[in-house]
Amino acid sequence: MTRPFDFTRALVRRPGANAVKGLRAGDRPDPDLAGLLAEHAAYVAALRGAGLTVDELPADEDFPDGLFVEDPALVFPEAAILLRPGAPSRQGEAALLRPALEARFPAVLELPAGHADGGDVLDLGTRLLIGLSSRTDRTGAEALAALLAGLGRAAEVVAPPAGVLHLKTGGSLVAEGVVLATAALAATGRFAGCEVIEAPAGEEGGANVLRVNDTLLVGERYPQIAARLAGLGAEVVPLANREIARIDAGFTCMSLRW
Ligand code: CIR
Repeated sequence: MTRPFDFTRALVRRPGANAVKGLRAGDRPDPDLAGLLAEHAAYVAALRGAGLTVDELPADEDFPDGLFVEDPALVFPEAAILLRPGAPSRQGEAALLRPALEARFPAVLELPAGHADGGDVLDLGTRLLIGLSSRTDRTGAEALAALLAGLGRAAEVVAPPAGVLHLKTGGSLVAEGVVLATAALAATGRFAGCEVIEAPAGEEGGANVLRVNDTLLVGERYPQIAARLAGLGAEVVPLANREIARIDAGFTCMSLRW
């Protein structure tokens, strides 16, 4: 049986020189471009190491955040959904991605109203959670839940704790029925039916990890999280993300997987 993190393919976009101007919370300094490119290349190599065929789209100098391909779209083997990103500077990214999705998916649907970022959608396998955030509003979340229902996929709109960019900034599916989450997100009680592994205090910034097949990509600065994820039947692969994290990158948001 296919698990919710069993994939064969992925789509990424190479960062452009403009990636150093990507959006970020607060006033963090720009990342170092060479370091950011190296971290992205290592991420793509890790996806390939996890067994995926990865297609790389060219950088686009009009969209500094275009490398975060998971925010303007949501994909399943049977269909892709073009979303409506909540940040004004990112709204053109859905149109930018459309031809690549049309070439790869049997159907491409469109979110009809509101705003929603893919980073706010957490697929638990049994259901999807859609988090409200500064990027995903209730109109967008409910329209997305309706589209998902049409694909036979149950979704629930949830309100994560304040202070995280996206729902998945605070939590990730790490095994079937097992979620890694910050204590604040775990306390919302939205993971009923799942075992929750809490990110230890001081390592909340590492709660976004990516399970692909039998590999778990984890930030190398989070050794306690890496230790807690051992024993889930996946190889824990630590990855550098110091530069790319300056523009709020997570491991889930830099690829679309199906
Ligand atoms: C942004 O603020 O939109 C980008 N700099 C980072 C997006 C990261 N995406 C995600 O967490 N899903």
